[in-house]
Amino acid sequence: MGSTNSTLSKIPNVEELMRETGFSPAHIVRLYDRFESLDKEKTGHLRPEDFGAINRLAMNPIGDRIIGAFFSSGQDTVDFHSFVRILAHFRPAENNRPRDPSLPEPVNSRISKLKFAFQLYDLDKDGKISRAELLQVLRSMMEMQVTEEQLESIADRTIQEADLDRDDAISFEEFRKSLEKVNIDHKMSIRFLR
Ligand SMILES: [Ca+2]
Ligand SMILES: [Ca+2]
Repeated sequence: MGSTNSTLSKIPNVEELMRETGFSPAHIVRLYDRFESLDKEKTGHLRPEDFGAINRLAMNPIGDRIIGAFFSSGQDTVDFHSFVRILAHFRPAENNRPRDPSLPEPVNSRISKLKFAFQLYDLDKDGKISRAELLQVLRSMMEMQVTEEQLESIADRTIQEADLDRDDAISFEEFRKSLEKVNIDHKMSIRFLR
């Protein structure tokens, strides 16, 4: 534990960060080591190109979009605290643990995960997944295995099934409803940090 404590002591407001994200001290230390190894120039910040070193992310069909989520606030660098907060979305939810209702929604709750997944698709951030956006994500996921025609029919079918108000786009509510029975942790098992 000695080295765990010495690493933790280097991170400002680490207690608050753990409370907010639910990561254990051992997790935080592992993430810190990971962050340090990606931060080759030791600036304390990562840029989008630093994420290219994460192989599993590079091989993930929506890897670019996940990297984009780290920089969604319009900034071109991410510090350790923001890095950890984004990664907390990938932590499995603790369904059995009673939650204090006065606390804000934890980032790894089902609804937070759905919001995170939704913004990976909603490229122009207008709050709706359009047919073109869906097609773009599908294309990057299924490259080479299917024809453009098949892709278009998958996109049309997906929209038809989810689009309750018939505006040819998927709102967050529609997205949430269509994924109601799907295990989102399984869907989002992007274990590039393990
Ligand atoms: Ca959109
Ligand atoms: Ca709709």
